[in-house]
Order: sequence, then structure tokens, then C-alpha cells
Amino acid sequence: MNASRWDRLLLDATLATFRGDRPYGLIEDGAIALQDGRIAWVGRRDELPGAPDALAAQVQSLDGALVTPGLVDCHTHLVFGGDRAHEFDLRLNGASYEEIARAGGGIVSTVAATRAAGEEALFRQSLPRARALLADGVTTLEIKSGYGLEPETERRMLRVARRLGETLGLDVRSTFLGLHALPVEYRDDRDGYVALVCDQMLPALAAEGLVDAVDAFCEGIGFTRAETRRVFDRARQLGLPVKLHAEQLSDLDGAALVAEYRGLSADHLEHLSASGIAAMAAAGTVAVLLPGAFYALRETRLPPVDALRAHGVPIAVATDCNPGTSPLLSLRLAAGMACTLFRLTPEEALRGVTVNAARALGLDDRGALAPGLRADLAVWHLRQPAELCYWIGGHGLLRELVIEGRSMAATA
Ligand code: DI6
Ligand code: FE
Repeated sequence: MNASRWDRLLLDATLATFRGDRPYGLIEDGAIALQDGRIAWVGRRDELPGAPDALAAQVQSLDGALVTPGLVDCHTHLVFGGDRAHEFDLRLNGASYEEIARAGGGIVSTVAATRAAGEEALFRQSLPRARALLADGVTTLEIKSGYGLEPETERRMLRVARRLGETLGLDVRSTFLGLHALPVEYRDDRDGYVALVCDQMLPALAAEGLVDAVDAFCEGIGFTRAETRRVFDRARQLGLPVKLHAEQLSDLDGAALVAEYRGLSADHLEHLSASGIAAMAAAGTVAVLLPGAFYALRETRLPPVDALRAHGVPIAVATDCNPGTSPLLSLRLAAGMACTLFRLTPEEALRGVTVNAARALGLDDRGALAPGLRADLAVWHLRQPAELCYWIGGHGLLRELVIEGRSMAATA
């Protein structure tokens, strides 16, 4: 037995596996074994195939503590320069997001600050944000580019994203969002900018291995369907999956467009139509809900959660961490907000930040607790899964984070 002993065995755990038919895939009095960065065994303690000490090199009792898969934040813009706290003031005084954007604030003001920041400064400013997400249970983090809008700064953002992952031991997935906003220098040449993105930036960055997926902002203040189609066609040629900021402020039928490309996800979706939902259901495209942006923009139109459920569209939840519309640094809080604001059940919200979030990134090796999956676990100072959504704020609920079998943080 010695040669094949597990590296680590956790006992007396309350396991939210998100597998099987039970709510949360819950296993009480559970045991979970880790080996070589993977989950080797999951089940009830009394079903273990032997005495714990004979099975694993290291055995630990968790005294009933809740264990979940490491959380997956599948939509963030957390690498950026500067901040936009002053816009918060403007919005509270009645200005809309669109008005601020059209007046030269909004995304393009972050673009100026991001272009001005060197790689070190960008890294230093972004690191505490990534740390905050990690401190609340995130083990896989998606980060988009899109505040450079020219080749060098887009590259710098994606490099910083990768470096954050290496520094923190997190798995970072990087998404190219060249079609985020029209840069001021292309104000009179939309076509030229779309061509730059499609013909130069995306192929070059993809060749450097910096791009895991391609996104666009399909919106009145962003890009049209035809422009989005151009970048999706190029992504397809390069063999890259696509996702889309769709139906956030208006209905441009973006969800159906990304579904046509068998996209991984359509994100935001407050203005999603019935035909968009049907197209997503047919394509298996995940609906990523972003309650932080809904909250910060004081939106009132809700994403059509009942219809998504009725069509069996998988629902994910993410922070959308960004300086303009969602300065949100807790994925657990995003899940809680998805319950209070969007009426997801706690179980739906938690599936949304684990198994369905992984799916929104095209990852099937994580997001649940099952043999063979990555050993990405969060151990909590909690007993019931719903508490992850129920407590508002309160860093320090995380007891230990395990990423690919390595213990990353013990905040006990
Ligand atoms: N939708 C959003 O919510 C963010 N980007 C996007 O396309 C906002 C980004 C920002 O305002 O800086
Ligand atoms: Fe976003």
C-alpha cells in the first residue's frame, strides 16, 4: 500500500461536491483524498477502503468544516491602471454610465491610465485585487484585456494577468477583449480599429500564447454585431473559443450571435430575449450573471432567470471586477448578490461560482469534488454551503485554500 499512499486525507468534512442528485452534492461526515495535485477519492468516511493512517501520508480531521471546490471567477477585468472612484460620485448625482462614457469618462479614461502605467505599476496595482479574490476562496481566475486598445498595452495587460497567476499560485485564464471600446485615436475610423484588432493584435497575442479566449463588448456604446462577427471569425480561424458581453444595456441579439459560434458564455444578459435564450440552450452556451454591475449601476431590469432555468441554460456568476461598473472583490459576495438581487437559490449561485463557472471557461477538470479532478479546494470556517451566500462581507471565513494539491492560505 505504501507506494500508492495518498498525499493527504481530510476527514470529518462536510463536502459540497456539486456531483450527484443531492442538494449541493452534499456528503456529511465526508472524506477527501488528494494525490499529485488531483482528487483521488471522495466519499463518506465510513466507506474509506481502509484505516486512514494506512491510506495517506498525512491525515487531518476538519471537525465538520465545509469543503467546497475552489471558486472560479469566470469574468473579471481586474488588471487596470488608476481608478474611477470619481465616477461613482457622478453617477450618484444622476449621470448615467452611458453619459459618462460618451463624455470621455468610462472605459476610455481607464485606457489612458492603463497605457500610462508600466508593467511593474500595473502588476503592483492589480496584485491586491487578485489577493482579495483569493482570500475569499478563488482558485481559478479569468482576466480580460481591453484597457490597452493598442498592441503594446494589450500585451502588457495579458502578461500581467499571467504573472499574477504565477505569483499567487492561482490558475489565471486570459481573455483578449480588444473590442472593448473604440480608442480615441480611431474615433473616425472604426473599421481601421476593428481591422487592427482582428488582423494584427489577436493573431500576434495568440501566437505568443497569451490568449485563452476572445471576448467583445457588443453594445450601443461598444461594438456592433457585424464588428463582433469579424473578431469571432478570426478567433475561429485561430482555434480560440469565444464569449460575449451581451444584452447588458440593450438588446442587440448578441447572445444568439455568440451561440451561433458555439461560444462558451454570454455575459450580463439583463436585456436577453426569448430567442437569445433558446439559441443559448441549443448551443450549450453558459449564462454568466454579473450582479456587481447590476448593483453598482443601480439597474432595475433583471436578467430572465426563470426563462434561463426553464430552458436548462447553465447559469454562472462572476464578479466582473472592473473600475467602472463593478468594483467588486469578493466572488462569494457576488454569489450572495445573485441570490438577493436575481433570486437565484444559494445552490444555483454556488453552482454558478464553481461547476458552471468552470464550464464558462471551457474547463471540465474543476469546479466539483470528484476523483480525477484538480485538487482545488476551499475549506471554510462554516458548516453549511448556503452560509457562503448568506454572510455579507467578512473576509476571514476561509480556513484554507488548496490549489492543485498545494496549500495556499491558512487564514485561521
Ligand atoms: N461591461 C462592463 O460592465 C465592463 N466592461 C464591459 O464591457 C465595464 C468596464 C468599465 O467601465 O471600465
Ligand atoms: Fe465585463
